[in-house]
Amino acid sequence: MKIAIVCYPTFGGSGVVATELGLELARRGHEIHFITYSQPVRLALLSTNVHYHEVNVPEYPLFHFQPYELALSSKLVDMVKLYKIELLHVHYAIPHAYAGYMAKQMLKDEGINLPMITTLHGTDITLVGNHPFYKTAVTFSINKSDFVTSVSESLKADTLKLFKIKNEIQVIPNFIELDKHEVEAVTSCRRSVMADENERIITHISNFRKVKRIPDVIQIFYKIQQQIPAKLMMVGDGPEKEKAEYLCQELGILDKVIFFGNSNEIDKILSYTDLFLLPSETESFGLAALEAMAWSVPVISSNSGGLPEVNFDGVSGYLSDKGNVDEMAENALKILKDTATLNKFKENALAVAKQFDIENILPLYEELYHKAIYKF
Ligand code: GMT
Repeated sequence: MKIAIVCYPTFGGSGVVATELGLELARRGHEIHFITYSQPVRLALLSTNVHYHEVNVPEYPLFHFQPYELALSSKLVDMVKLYKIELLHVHYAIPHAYAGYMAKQMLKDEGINLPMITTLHGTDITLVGNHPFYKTAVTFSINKSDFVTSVSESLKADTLKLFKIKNEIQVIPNFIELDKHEVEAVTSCRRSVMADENERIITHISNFRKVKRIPDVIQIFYKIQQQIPAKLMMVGDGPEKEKAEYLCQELGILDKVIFFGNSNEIDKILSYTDLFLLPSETESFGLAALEAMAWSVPVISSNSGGLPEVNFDGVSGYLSDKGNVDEMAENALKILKDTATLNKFKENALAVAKQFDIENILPLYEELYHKAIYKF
């Protein structure tokens, strides 16, 4: 199949899912066209069956806001015609589903039918899309999609609660490529750079937005390191990062915390990690937690949104009410207290991650694409 994928090219989860999906589809022989404003971060090397088309938005002084949707829909129409693309899969409703709908209409005028699948990822529904300034257009573009998928049951429920949706929403959970973890194993990155032999390594990875409750991450770690030797790896960048650095300084733990910023070495860091923290306000799925679990890392998370669908309480880690940092720290210490317990949780985390193996999830997308293109 010839498929166009529209996504955000950044470190965010939706872009990661879209890119990994496209790369795997390409490996399986499909022709994939990524259409976005810069090369997706996980698309390091273009390979067989993978194309990348950049959407350019020329600066013009008249525009207070540059019209990205206009440029994206034009690019989509041009690329669909040039490469005879059969299907459009947009990740994150805003503004991709809206631009996709416009492209569909333009192509219809020329007698071309372009089926569109919209995958809802989370903040496009729970935080941004729900804003009264966007809601009408977001509802419209979801309803005009030929098929809609959501990355968790929880996000599906939120979408149906917050929007008047007329079409079916199919839940297709996010996935992980487990083979990669076996093949790459531990690489040249040295554990000694991060922590001493006797210290546990705790990691948090996110875009450092308010929704991630970064101060909770620091407070949980603060309590952990009072009981056992430990270091905290803070990976990612965003508006809450500076505040987090000051909080560490205030608590006197700055020397025990490494702020990496955005990193392409996530796998290496996770391969040495003992425990992952994700105390988010809300999380439609929590891809970062799954990525950790695929490296046999247990997870301490909140129980918000789709997190209970990924992190199983008492099995792959523990879940607590958001903001309950005392309980989260206690649970963390329960896992870390002795090597036998930690190893059991590590084993369980990997076993749960295996349920989300790309091998199990990708056929669900392929089946949907087939239905969208060939109508059966
Ligand atoms: O985590 C973020 O804020 C980024 C955001 C995105 O769209 O890139 O992540 C959302 O989509 C991910 C991939 O489906 C999910 O794993 C995240 O849980 C979801 N984030 C939220 O719901 C806050």
